[in-house]
Parts: sequence; C-alpha cells; structure tokens
Amino acid sequence: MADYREMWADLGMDLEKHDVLCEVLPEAFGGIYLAQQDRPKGMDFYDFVVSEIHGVRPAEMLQHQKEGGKVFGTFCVYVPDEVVFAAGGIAAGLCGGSQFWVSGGEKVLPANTCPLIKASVGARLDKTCPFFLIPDMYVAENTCDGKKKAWEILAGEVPMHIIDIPQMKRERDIDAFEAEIRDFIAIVEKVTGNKITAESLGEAIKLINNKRRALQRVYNARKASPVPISGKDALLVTQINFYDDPARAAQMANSLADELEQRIENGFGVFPDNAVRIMVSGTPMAIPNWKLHHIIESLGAAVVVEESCTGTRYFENLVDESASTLEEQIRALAERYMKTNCACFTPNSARVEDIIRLADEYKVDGIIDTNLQFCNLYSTESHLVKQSMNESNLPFMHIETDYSEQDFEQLRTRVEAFLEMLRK
Ligand code: BJ8
Repeated sequence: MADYREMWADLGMDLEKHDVLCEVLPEAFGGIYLAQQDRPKGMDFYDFVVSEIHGVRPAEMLQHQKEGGKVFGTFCVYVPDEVVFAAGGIAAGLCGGSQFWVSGGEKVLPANTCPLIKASVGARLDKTCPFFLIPDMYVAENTCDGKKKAWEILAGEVPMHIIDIPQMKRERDIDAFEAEIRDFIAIVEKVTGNKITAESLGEAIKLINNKRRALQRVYNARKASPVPISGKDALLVTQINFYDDPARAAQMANSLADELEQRIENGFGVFPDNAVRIMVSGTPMAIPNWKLHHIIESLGAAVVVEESCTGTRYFENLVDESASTLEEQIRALAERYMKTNCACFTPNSARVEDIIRLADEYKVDGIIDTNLQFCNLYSTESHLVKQSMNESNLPFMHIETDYSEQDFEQLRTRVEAFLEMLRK
C-alpha cells in the first residue's frame, strides 16, 4: 500500500490503533478471497481497492474537498445519492462491517445493539476509519430504533441530517417521502452552495441508474449454471460500489460482467454445475463482513444471490429517466426508493414475494436467512418469511450472527447440516 500516514494523521486518526487494523485485514482478505480458484480477471480492480482500502478513495474525497466540493456519508439505501451528485457532491456509504470497531461502539451504546450500528459508531469515535472522518455531513434515517438513537450520539461529532422514512407504503407515505426528498435537496443545496436543476438531477439519475444496470448484469450472470463468479466476489463488488465513484463503479462492474458473460458462453464456472445454489437473505453485510459467504462456499456450495441491501435491494429498481422536470424527477425518486423492501416497513410482504421470485430466477436450492444479532426487525420478520418458504417448498434456515469469529464453528456445523440435507 502507498504511504497514507500523513493523510491519516491530518484527519486526526488514531494511527496506532489503525495499524492493528491494517495488519489483520490483508491476512483475512488473503485467506478468504485470494485463496479462491479461477477468479475473474475483473476482480483485480476490487482486490486493488481492498489493498488500498483506507487510501485511494479517501484521497479522492479529500481532493474533492480541497477543490471546494462536499462529501456526504450515508447509512442506508433509502438515502437518494442522486441528490448529492446532482449538487456536485460525493455520497459514500459508511456502514461498519468489522468487529474491530464494535468495542468502540459499545463504549456508548448498549451491548445488545446490532453490530452494524456499534461498528459504525465505533469507527467514528475510535478514529480508525478515514471514511467516517472525511464527510462534511452524515445523512442517516430512522429505520430502526437502534439507528435512530445512535445518530443522536454521532450528531455530536458531525452535522447530521435525518431522513424520515415512512414505515408503510400507502400513497400518502410515498407523498411523505417525496416531501423528505425536497427537504434533503434544500439541505444539500445549502451545504454545497450549488443549486440542483432538472438537468443536473437528470444526469445524476442516469449516473446512479447506470451503476445499478451494471450490477444487474453482474447478478444476471450469477443465474447461470455453472455460476461464473463466487458469491464472495459478487458480495465484494456490491460492498465497494457503496462508496466508489459511481461512474467508475459502473465501468468496472460492466467490464466484469463482459467477462462473466464470456465465461457463461464457454460453459466455465467457479463451482461444478451440480453445486448446491444458495440465496442469502436478510440484514446487510457491510465490508468486511464476509463470514457467512465464506462458510457456505468453503463447504462447496455457491452463494448465487443476496436478497439484502448489499445485494438485490441495492440495485434492482431504477429511477424513471423519462421524468424531465424537477417535480417529476423528485416523484420518480420517491417512487423508486419506496419500492425497497426493508423490514422496518409494515406490512413487508413484498420482501417475501421478492425472495420467492429470486429463488426461481437464480434457481436456488435453499435459502439461508441471516440476521445480525439484536436486529429485532429482521429476526421477527423471519417467522413470516419461513412460513412462506415452507408453503412454497423452499428449503430455509434462519441464523443469527454478529461480526465476531466466536460462532464460526457452530455456524459451520449448522450450515453443513443444511447443505447435507439439500444434497440428499
Ligand atoms: S433499508 S436493512 S440499510 S435500515 S440490521 S441497523 S435494521 S438493527 S441495516 Fe438497513 Fe436501510 Fe433497512 Fe437496508 Fe437496524 Fe437491523 Fe441493525 Fe439494520
């Protein structure tokens, strides 16, 4: 990795603590990722991004700030990135996926808080992640109670804007979300000093849609048998898309998709064509949370799709590009974002329908529904998901886990038993 110590020191990072993270990550990445066989050439870019994870992109963001631009750190897929890019800003997803940050979060949060929240708060308070130190503003939401209260703590550190996410999907809820987008536009214009026009918003809608289209191509390739890319690699692509420059993200995902489509034509896969095909559904897996995928794939099964915010929920729906006035574009944004199916909504039956549809599209043999420990929303919803999967004769298992390695062997045993059952 190039030397970024000066940049990190200028950001006020705790360099000693950060060194510990820099030491463990390459080893973990090597064992989990680089040890895989027959990886697509297109993964080289993502490997490079991981090798420079706290260097290259943060340096670009700082350069953007030096040139007068603003950076917005976001925490949920309901935040419309289009608004930020339309005002000449950068939006970067910030959710923490490492156990390394959890203890920092536990200093101020109850221990029975979900690890994603604890890691996100810890990454900022411990000053060990440049992405959390760079933003001029955080943009978060009130999807779950843990997040809502954690943002009040982080608001003491960074200017914070909260988007009020409706929790039902009636027409008036979409209207309410439209009003939230208007408020967000006003905030972003104020912070950046730039006016958002129909032209700039139209361009930003295309920019983010193109990233979504590129991810759709990568995921479509995973429908093939044999599958041309591992679930671990596909997950990494999505994770990096959360904070990479969107035009580059689309370009890289498109060139990866070209390669995957060629592999399909040649009948080339990274797992045998009789490998068990698994869907992982549930809570998001922020970088570097690769635990479950690693367990499943090291047992010989292929993860072929993720029904999660680090999977299909992130890119499946596009914003209508035919909208030409600001009014129409804001409505189109509201309609697109309100199609996302998070367990914070009630009812959330469209998520169950999605899982059944995806199981068919990706020809999955079984579903592993995963829940970050202490996420009541997704764990409660798993009951109804399980019921529907039973009715649809889709083999299903639910697991609850965190970011630690403590339950690794136990999870492995449970997943192994599930896969054995599927192989019979
Ligand atoms: S749209 S899934 S990104 S809220 S796992 S923090 S819900 S206690 S992450 Fe999420 Fe937006 Fe929904 Fe997606 Fe709370 Fe549950 Fe933790 Fe969660």
